[in-house]
Amino acid sequence: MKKQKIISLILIFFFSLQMGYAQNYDESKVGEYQLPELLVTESGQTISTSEHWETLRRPEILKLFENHVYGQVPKDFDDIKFKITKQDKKAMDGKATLKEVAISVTRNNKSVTINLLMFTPNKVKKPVPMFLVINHRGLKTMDVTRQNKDGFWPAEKVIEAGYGISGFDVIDVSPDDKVKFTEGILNQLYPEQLKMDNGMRGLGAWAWGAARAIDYFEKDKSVDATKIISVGHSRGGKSSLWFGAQDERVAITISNESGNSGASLSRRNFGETVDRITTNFPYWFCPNYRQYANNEDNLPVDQHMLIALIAPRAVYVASAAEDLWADPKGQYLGLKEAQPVFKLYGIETDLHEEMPIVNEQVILKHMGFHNREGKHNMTPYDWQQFIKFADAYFKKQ
Ligand code: GTR
Repeated sequence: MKKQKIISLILIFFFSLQMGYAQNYDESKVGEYQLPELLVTESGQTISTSEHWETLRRPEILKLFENHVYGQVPKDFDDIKFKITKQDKKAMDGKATLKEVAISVTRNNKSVTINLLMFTPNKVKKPVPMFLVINHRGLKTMDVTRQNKDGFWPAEKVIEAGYGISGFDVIDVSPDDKVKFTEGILNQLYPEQLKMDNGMRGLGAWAWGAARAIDYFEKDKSVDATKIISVGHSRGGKSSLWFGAQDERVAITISNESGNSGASLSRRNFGETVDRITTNFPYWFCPNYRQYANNEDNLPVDQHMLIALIAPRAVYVASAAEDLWADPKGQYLGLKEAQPVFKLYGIETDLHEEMPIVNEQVILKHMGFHNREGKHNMTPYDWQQFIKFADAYFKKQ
């Protein structure tokens, strides 16, 4: 029996190799790749001004990501209602105000409700900048009673720094599950998207949910809705980037270890690949994306173009040194390769050729990066860096 097991494991290993499943973690085997042109339009026009970027190239790239990677993000609905279901002005020992907001969106007589949780600092007497977390780790990480203090959502630290912190569980919009992902807005509000090869799926639905949170913040006087900071970790980080790329109300977009189909370049053969991700998580992407499995060179985009869509607003990319699956260097290059678009706006961003050493934070005017020691996670250390970056960015504005 034991022998049989070993033989089958060996067979699986060789089969996987043949199918191209083995992951590369060797920098010398990354190979040559050529990124698609960021500043040349489909008709061959070279872009040299921010105006042409905004009117010609940016819309093209947005469409390419919709059609080939994440699917459309529909903007139409019939009604949106906000209801404060709970308020505590003396939360966190009097340091913060807690609000729980039910955001109900209706389309064609069907509704979905997102429960938004938020704390704002009581010591700040004007509208505050707000961190918004696209949270796939469940409500336990955002305990409003604060009995469970999870480093993934270190609310006390954020409040102390004078920021608001908020979040919603992605389960309200689209459960993070291969089978159940349709159970939120896809079945209820946008069923037609499910029939489309470039239709919305999980990551796009989460971005849609984050946009509804901003719809609420625009109505809440305790929040400065011009200073929204979108945060997501890993799959949430992919969604945060897609959200920040589309929704110009996001002031700072943060991607924490978003890896493949997030901040890291798809054409780098290192860690997770399009084949792996579309095999394990097909429901995150539009069906069209699958055709680029083991075929990244034919993708009309690469992930630096997603980051470029955020310009001239700010973007922060965080990595972890042991999180090779997410390809820290690929994430750094994704950020660096987006620089030409920031330059069109006269923003001098000059990331070094070499990735910064572990635990060194780089803060440029509209870009930030760090590669923390340790494993795949979002930690209080990461948050400390996000706050430093946001402090520096908002002070300069
Ligand atoms: C992994 C997946 C990654 C990343 C991660 C996470 O299994 O391959 O792309 O999203 O999950 O979300 O923690």
